[in-house]
Amino acid sequence: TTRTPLMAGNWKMNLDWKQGLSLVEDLGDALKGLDTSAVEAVVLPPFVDLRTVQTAVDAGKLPIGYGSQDISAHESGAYTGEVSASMLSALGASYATVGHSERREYHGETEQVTNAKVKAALDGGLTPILCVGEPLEERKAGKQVEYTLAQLEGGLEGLSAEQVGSLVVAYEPVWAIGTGEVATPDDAQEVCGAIRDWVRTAHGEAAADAVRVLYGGSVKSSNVAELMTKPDVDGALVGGASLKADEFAKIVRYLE
Ligand code: G2H
Repeated sequence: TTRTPLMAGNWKMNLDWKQGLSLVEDLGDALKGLDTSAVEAVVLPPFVDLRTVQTAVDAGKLPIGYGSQDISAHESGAYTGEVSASMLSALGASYATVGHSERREYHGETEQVTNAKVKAALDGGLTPILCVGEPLEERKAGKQVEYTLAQLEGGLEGLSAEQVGSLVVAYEPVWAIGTGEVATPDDAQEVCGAIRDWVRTAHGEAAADAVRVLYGGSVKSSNVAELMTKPDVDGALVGGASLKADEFAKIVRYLE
């Protein structure tokens, strides 16, 4: 397969514009000379930091892509507080995270909203990073695959095979998020493999081969290489560890 590994740094609600600028500058230094044909790096900062990232990227100081942590399900107009996919595209963003468990849990995002946001991202020229993953109770009951695939099916409803092949799915078991408790490489492979199998059955071999499946949940420079040995883990969605330039750069440079 020819899937390029993807390392995405989700800053969550951290770093004001000055702190963001400082991280962007440090990241530029830490990622100097990165072989971008071997690995793709992306940051997902708060909206207020995106312009800073754009400026550094346009100046050739940061060899990465960028995107948002959420987007509006709507195209434009009277939706106070929302940011549209086309606004982000115009800023040079290429990705939008959709359906992160923190959106589902603290902001009431339903399966329908998540599906609408996936479509809004695609319509607006962004690649969705659709987040799925089971809570602890489901894991304890051995229902992690069933639960996660139901979220996947809901999130991707109504999409073409070509669209599904073009996007990114992040498997983030909720019990591993920000807890320091990373899934074992075998646990990650089990569900990431099941995600690809589902895509194969629903959308065919080409989509299954092309779709990138990330693992997320307490990824660090010390555990990323082992996770990446698994055939269906194509990269990582990194939270806490993406807030330190050296640590995130080590994750991105896991092959070196
Ligand atoms: C999971 C992950 C990034 P962390 O939410 O999306 O966060 O690496 O802090 O567990």
